[in-house]
Amino acid sequence: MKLIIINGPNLNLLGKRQPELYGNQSFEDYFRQLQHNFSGVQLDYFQSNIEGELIDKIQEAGFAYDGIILNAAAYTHTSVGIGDAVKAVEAPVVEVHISNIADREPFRHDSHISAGARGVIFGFGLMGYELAVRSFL
Ligand code: CA2
Repeated sequence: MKLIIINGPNLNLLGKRQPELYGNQSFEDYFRQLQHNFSGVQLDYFQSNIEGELIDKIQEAGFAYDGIILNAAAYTHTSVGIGDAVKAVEAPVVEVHISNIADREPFRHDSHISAGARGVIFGFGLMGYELAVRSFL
């Protein structure tokens, strides 16, 4: 099983700012733990702050991996292009959000990703990524 986690803008700041919303662990630390806990899975990671780079990676990974775990961050709520890419690829996509987006500002309630996703996980902190990995097993 070959899975990739793709994170969008500002998620490289995890653990550095806004711990009340996103916790105090860096994604790199969490990812190392995840790789250790799922040693039978090939788990890769990509992060970008640039919309086009995220689309390129979804297109590339979408025909090379068994699944994509996608937190498009703020682009979730704005990017028709990322939503289209999710629909265009073969690999199933699980959408993840760390925070409970339903309990935040109204603009965070809409997602361009969800319609093309196999499922959506939000509100469980970083554990959401682990739940997403499990959903593929
Ligand atoms: O809850 C999530 O995972 C979000 O995708 C995070 C996005 C936000 O725009 C979405 O509405 C929900 C924001 C990611 C920003 O991450 C930061 C992490 C630490 C410090 C500052 C920002």
